[in-house]
Amino acid sequence: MKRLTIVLIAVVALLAGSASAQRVNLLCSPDLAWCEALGPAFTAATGIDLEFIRVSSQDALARLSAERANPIFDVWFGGTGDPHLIAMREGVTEFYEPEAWDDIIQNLKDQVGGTYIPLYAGAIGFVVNEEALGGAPMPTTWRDLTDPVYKGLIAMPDPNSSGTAYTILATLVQIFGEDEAFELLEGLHQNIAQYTSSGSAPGTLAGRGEVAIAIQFMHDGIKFANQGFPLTVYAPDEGVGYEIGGLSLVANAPNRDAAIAFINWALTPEAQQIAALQGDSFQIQSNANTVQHPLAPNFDEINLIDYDFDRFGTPEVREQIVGRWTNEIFPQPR
Ligand code: S7P
Repeated sequence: MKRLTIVLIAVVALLAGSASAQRVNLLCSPDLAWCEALGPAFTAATGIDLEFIRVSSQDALARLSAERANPIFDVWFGGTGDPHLIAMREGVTEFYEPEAWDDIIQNLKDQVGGTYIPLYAGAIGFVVNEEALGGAPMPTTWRDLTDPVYKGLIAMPDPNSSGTAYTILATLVQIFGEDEAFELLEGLHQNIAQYTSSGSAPGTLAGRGEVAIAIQFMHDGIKFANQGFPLTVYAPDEGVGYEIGGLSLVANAPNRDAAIAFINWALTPEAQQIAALQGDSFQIQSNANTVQHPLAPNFDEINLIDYDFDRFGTPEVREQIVGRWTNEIFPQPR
């Protein structure tokens, strides 16, 4: 009897050991609250451990590229689509067709040409604290943002770290053409109080009244408004660009089986609902069977531009635009 007990204890210890050996390392780009909610739910569903760090989209791409000979991460979860497209084109990530592929909203798959897995969608917008405008009118166009009346009242993210900022730059280039967009960015620079490293941070500043206008994703503004901050979220008249946030398997992922299990789980309607219900994140989720949260923006009601994902997801175009902004706009005194 004693011997049987010892054998059973040994078997249980072995099983426990092999279960905990399964683990996925996640590079997570959305809001921290969403990233934090993923691990417990995934482990409860699969028994696989999850570790993550939160890194903004452009920084995430730089990190994955730097580690490509010796990858540490298995999956890149979320973040704007352009860098996912670049990562795929450079072989830093690889395409995996998930079990839910047929359930992913067709239009999202079509727009990124089946190059990476669409995880969610969100549109750029203005997030405005009217009280903090100090009597200045609510801006209604992109050009309005260059008016000196808004000096020191605007925050936007930095394109060198933030995918949101790159989407803003790409939006302006697509609406106005590159040279006119850079003239606008020069005028806008004169009014900027702060460039933030993360895409959602400008809304925090506007919510507290430290600036009046945040340029960022509408769903991030909606989150802060929903938390009680006096913010109005809307699109300027000329229209707005948008993201198709990505989910990518890292090439040569050290824990490939666990990575694939995570990707398949992350695309289920149950997992996608974690974004709004626990993660305070209101993007449009990519699985057609996911019940969208009522606060998620309705793309049918927003003046969206015909965003060219293919062009703005190439490394050369990204380097041209971000490089030009870094060399010509950012160093200018303001
Ligand atoms: O906060 C959510 C979100 O806006 O963050 C993602 C992305 O990492 C952008 O943040 P950064 O600008 O900091 O890179 C977006 O894909 C997502 O909608």
